[in-house]
Amino acid sequence: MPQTKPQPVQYLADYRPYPFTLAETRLDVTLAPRDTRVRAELDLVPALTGAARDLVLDGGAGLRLLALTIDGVAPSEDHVTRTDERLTIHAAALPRGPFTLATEVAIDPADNTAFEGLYLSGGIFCTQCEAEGFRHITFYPDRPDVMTTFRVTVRSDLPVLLSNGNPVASGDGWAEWHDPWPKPCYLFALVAGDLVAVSDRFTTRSGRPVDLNVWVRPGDQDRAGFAMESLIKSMKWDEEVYGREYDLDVFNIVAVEDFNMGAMENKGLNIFNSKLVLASPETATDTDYERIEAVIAHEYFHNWTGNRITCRDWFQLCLKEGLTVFRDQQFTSDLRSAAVKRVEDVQTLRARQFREDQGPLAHPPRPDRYEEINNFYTATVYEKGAEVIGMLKTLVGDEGYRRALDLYFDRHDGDAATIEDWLKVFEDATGRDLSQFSRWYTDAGTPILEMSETWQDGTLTLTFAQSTPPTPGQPDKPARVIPIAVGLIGPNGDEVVPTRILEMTEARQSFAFDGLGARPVASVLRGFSAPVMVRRDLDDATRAFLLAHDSDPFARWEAGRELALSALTELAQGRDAGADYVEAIGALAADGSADPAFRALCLNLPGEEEIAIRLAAQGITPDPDAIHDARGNLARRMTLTHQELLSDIYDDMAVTGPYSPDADAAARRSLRIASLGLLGRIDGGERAEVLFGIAGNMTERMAALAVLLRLGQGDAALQVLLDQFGGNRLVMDKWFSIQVMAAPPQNAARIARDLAARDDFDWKNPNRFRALLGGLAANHAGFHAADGSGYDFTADWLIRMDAANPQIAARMSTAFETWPRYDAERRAHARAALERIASLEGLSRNTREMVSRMIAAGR
Ligand code: B3K
Ligand code: ZN
Repeated sequence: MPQTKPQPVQYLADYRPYPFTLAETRLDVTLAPRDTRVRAELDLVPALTGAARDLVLDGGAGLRLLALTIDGVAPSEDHVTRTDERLTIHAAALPRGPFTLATEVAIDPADNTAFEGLYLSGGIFCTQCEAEGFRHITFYPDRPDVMTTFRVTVRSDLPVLLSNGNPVASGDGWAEWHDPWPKPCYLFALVAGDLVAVSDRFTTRSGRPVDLNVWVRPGDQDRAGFAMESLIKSMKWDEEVYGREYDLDVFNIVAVEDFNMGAMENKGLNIFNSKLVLASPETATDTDYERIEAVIAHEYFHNWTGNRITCRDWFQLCLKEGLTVFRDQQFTSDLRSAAVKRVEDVQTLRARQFREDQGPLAHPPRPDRYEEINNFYTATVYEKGAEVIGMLKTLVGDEGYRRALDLYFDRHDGDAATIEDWLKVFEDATGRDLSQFSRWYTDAGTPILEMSETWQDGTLTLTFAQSTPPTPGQPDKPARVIPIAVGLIGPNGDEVVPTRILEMTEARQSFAFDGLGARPVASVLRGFSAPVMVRRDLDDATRAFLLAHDSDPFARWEAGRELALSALTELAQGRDAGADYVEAIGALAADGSADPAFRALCLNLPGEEEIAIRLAAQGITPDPDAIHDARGNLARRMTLTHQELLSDIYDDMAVTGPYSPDADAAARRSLRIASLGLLGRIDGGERAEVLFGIAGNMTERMAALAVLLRLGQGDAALQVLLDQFGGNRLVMDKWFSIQVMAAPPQNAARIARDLAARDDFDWKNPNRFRALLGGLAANHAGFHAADGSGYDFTADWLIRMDAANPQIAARMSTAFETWPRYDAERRAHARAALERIASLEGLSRNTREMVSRMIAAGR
């Protein structure tokens, strides 16, 4: 008997190649909401070596098998085994040479609330196959290293019928597509619906004309133009910077309302969450616009990093995700402000990935085990995966990086590759030994870098000691190579030593700078050259000096951040602090020569979660209420001190003329709303009320609304939005989330419950669910309310969601990932909530894995 029991844990070490190759896949899909028929023909070739092998195909319990033949003949029943997860055809029933397996199954897309496989979203048939959704469409070797070309016929009365690749032929009620590029089935896509396109054309630099379409629901066309512009910019950028051209005659993007994540890079047919396509000044914020541009680029860039070169197995996920995030970050820094983008990326990394690394869900960028792969689309795989590539680039230099990437595309085009392959191209292209570097991929945790310095006879010596705290399953970790970018600044504020990369390879290491006249101040980890936490004994006056003089914009921002964090952590523990910060920040805010977006970044205080992360890293139990008050008090003090300046900034930064989402206009608005947020602490919400009434763009209206809600004065504005946009789902998502996010913490869970009781809380829609539950999780003191109300509310809804959509439930359960760091009372509430979820009968594998990892950490 073949092995048919499901494997609860998958291990990297167990990888074996699939014992068949697939020469072509032909699909014929007849769509019907409750009874879709999928006929599949797979041309299979058994591996030449070894004994005859069983043919094992993945396939979910929802597939109703109607027919099965091998070369046109049905195998006898005792040669076929079916479980809830797979179909096995015994070797005895298989030819020794090439053969065609044909199956027909019936599936029920209308019943698919998990949005994995083929499902319906607002009357549109669409698919999501990554990571393992294709097995809910037909029986198939659903693994990324099985690649082949696809020929697909879609049959339906709906007007628009799409699949991957190039259109071949179509007629009344059918369309045929052919994708000439071999791909794994996770990149398969199919869409059918009443859709309209915003269209354009792009000619690649070798002269291939490409038809571009952004498909949306009728009526949404006027909000799809920015997505199209972003696509064209991405195509151009990838040609110019990476030498990568597009490789099909058409590129289609489709926006759908129900989508488990942001978007998906299916070959030639990207499917997007509508919130990452649709934008107009009245409905989308500057942040939405920037995000749309970045995600359109990200999915487009996957065409080379992900599709042409894919992953051998899901353990290698960061091979495509880390690299593609790195590429989209480069794209945004080229198009907008590089300095601002770097700061934003580091903020995201710290808020999400450092948080993950500090808690029970910590794992390396390349994990070596998982139960449910969908639980590993994490900040560590994506954002830390990108940081690791940034370090590699720093170590080998821009030239070396370019050579390595050229070699990667050359050598691995058409492959399902591994992290080892990736590192090998860098070794071969640059001659560097990367064995120590590879630990960044295999070891979890954020290294802590302690720095001390000595000054003697014109020599400054910097000594670093690295250590990485234990993470689940990895108690001890050896030293890694850490690129530390350092510059030195003289007492008069001039740079005396420009940026130099120190390569730290030992657990403890010193670097000397000699021949210096007067003792300089070291500017360390410039550009955030490695994803580590620096511990350095620096007084506030020196930090203020760096904030005023550092020539590296990241390090300059970081100096202000450190000043703020040192003040906030002191204040949160009941001690007075903050004078230096308030003074220094005033000087920076007043510096009209600095980029307004940069000034805005400096004016925005660290969030409450970031303060909690810092306290926890110092071994202090964070008190969410004290953190909330500390932050409010410091903001108030800043505002009282710089009232006039902030008020001038608020007036000066008003943008006149028609709205444009470009970086300059967005920068001015960001500084304006940073001042508004502060001024709202002392002006009784006066400015916010006026601005909400007159602003023609959503950026300023949302900022104004947040101020009003914080003051408990948001009701009228909420009603205005509801009247104006009650029928616009994306605006209503914001309406839901901002109410809980900006609520005074003690009211947050109650407000969330009231909102959840509304008829328009369409909870099965992932955006709406995330808006509310994610909004509460983002209200740090509200979610972690001492009475457990935030935890209870969240657990109630996770339980409900798990039965409908396990991926969303599991993803949102990460709201609990920091629970072990709080006090005993909160921990007891959180543990009870987690255990209530864990005890549920029929809990999905997704949520079970997450919750049990989180509970285990509290033991
Ligand atoms: N590759 C997809 C993510 C798929 C998530 C599956 N749970 C989008 C992206 O990273 O581009
Ligand atoms: Zn991606």
